[in-house]
This record gives sequence, C-alpha cells and structure tokens, in this order.
Amino acid sequence: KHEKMKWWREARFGMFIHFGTYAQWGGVYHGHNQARGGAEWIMNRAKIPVQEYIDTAKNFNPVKYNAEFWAKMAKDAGMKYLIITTKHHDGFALFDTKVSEWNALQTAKYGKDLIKPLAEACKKYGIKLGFYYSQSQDWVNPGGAAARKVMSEGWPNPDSTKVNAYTETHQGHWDPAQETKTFDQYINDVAIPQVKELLTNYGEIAVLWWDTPMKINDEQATKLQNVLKLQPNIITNDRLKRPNFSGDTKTPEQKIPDRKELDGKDWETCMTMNGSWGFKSWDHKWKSSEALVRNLIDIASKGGNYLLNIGPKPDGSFPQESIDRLKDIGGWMGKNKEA
Ligand code: JFZ
Repeated sequence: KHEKMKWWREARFGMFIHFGTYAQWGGVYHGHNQARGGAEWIMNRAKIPVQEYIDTAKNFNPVKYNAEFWAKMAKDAGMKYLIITTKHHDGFALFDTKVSEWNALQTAKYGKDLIKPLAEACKKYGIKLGFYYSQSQDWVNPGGAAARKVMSEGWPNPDSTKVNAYTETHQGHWDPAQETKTFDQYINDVAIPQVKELLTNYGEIAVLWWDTPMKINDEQATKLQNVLKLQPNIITNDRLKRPNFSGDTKTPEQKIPDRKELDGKDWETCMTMNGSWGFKSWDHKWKSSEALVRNLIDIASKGGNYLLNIGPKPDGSFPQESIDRLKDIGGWMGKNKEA
C-alpha cells in the first residue's frame, strides 16, 4: 500500500472536474433558479422527468471541449492529478459504453468519447488521471438509486406535493421509468460493466472516486471492488460503501480538518471555487485566489491533498472565473519555486 500511495502523498494538489449534461441547465429549470445544492443535482432537485432530461441531453454538444487545454491548465496550476466525473448521479456516461445508450456518443449530438482525449492529454502532460463514478445513484439507467430529496418551494411544478409524496414511497424515485429494473440488476448490468470498461479502455487509471454510498450491500460492493484488480495500483476513496469498505483515502468535503481531527489516514479535501460542483450560471460567489492558495497551504501543511473543482460550461469551456483563479495559483506556485 505504501508503494502505491507514494505519488499521491507527494501530489498535494489535484483538479476535480464535474462535467455532464447537467451543465446544460446551469442550475435553472423552466426559468427558476435551483434553490439548494450543486447544479449537478438539478434533475433530482427539480424532479425533471426522465424523458425531458434525455431530450435535453440530445443537444449536449461541448464543441469547445479541449482536453489538452484542461490538462495544461491543471499542469500550469501546479496540480499533479485530475479526477473527472465519468458518470455522475444522472447516470450520463462521458465515455464509450456498450451497456447503456445513455452516453455522450449515442444520446448526445456531440457523438464522441470525452474521456479518451483526456486520457491522452493527461499522459502527455504527466498528470495522473482518476475517475469519479457514481456507483449507486443513477437517475436514468433503470434500477439506479436516488436520494430522497424533496422539491424546493417555488419550483414550477404544480404537482410538487404529489411528486414529493411519490418519492417518499418510491425510494426517492420520481418517475416510474426509474423503477423498471431492480437495484441489483442496475449494479450487475450497468455499474459493474461500466467500471470494467473504464478500467480497461483508457490506460493507467490512478484513482477511482466513488460517491454517495447508498442502498448498496456488502455483496454488491465486493463485486465492484473486485473490478479494481484490473488496475493493481489504483487508489480508492472511502465512498464505496460504509462501513467495511474504507478505501485508501478519506474525503472531508468542503472543509479542512483541524489538526486534532487527523488520525494518520491519508485524506483529501475536495472543494468548489464557487458554491456548486456542476456549472451554475447564476452562482457568482467565487472564492478569491488568495483564499484558495491559503487553503492549499493549510491542507498541505497538515499532510492532506487539495482537490479543487471546475464545473465546465455546456460548451466544454472552463468558466473565466475558474481560469483566472487557476492562473493566479500557478503564478503563486512559480514564485514560490524560485524563492
Ligand atoms: C457528493 C455529490 O452528491 C455531489 O454532487 C458532488 O459530486 C460531491 C463531490 O459529492 O456530495 C456529497 C458527498 C458526501 C458528502 C457531502 C456531499 N459528505 O460526506 O458530507
């Protein structure tokens, strides 16, 4: 374990990327701003019907997506690794998958694999590549889990009370299309084969970043964990299933632990630059570059890693505010090296 953790322990700084068809909504549904939570949650927060969400995704066409630019931005900011949402909770795969048409190649206008060029660009710039994969929640592939979140007030759904009542009695699902298969079928027919594809088709993968460990049982978690054998040196976080599946790294979210909270385990704080992981068009509360550098110093001095998030715009470009901050951090890094 020590051997495989070596690069990670020296890395200190990585780029998190939350990108998917949720970026198209930008935190707005039918003219209403998403009141709470990250914009990558809009489908669940607004209880968008599966077919409407798919129909919107058909127009997903990130023509400005430039994997080389993404990898170079990370490199120039002093980052050593990059974790991308290959599939977030909406289930949309950014990669070539044979087990579901709900992906960037078959459903979206874009029609191309976004992960392949990123794997090549990361290799070129010496950036380690990791995959975020939502193993449990999947709101479009039938059988996937859904967190029980109620619609916020003021949303343009006249049936919100009814919809909320439905999610209460249907394990968080709000559309019958989500329930045409069992969770076990989803794990076996979608999650496991997709993780296999991810760990087979893109060269060396440094990290598997699981998320929201709900509904999953020990047997299902074990099966997913076994797929990791395809990449013997892969590092995993602690979000596959709790307890018993602790992984290699702890993931305090949006906060930096106090020294007294540290227990000797490897840890990584993931953080947003504004208030959302996915692109939120109307969130202008950006942290200052200075605050981000201070966070990095605070985290590094305590022996942790800083995973700093970018939520690209639907056209695949980084928000200018994020570019500005990455450049500032890179400048500070450079100056620090000379000193
Ligand atoms: C999860 C996701 O739901 C979210 O969209 C984003 O991808 C984020 C990085 O991870 O959200 C979480 C997960 C864990 C906690 C909080 C939010 N947590 O442990 O406090």
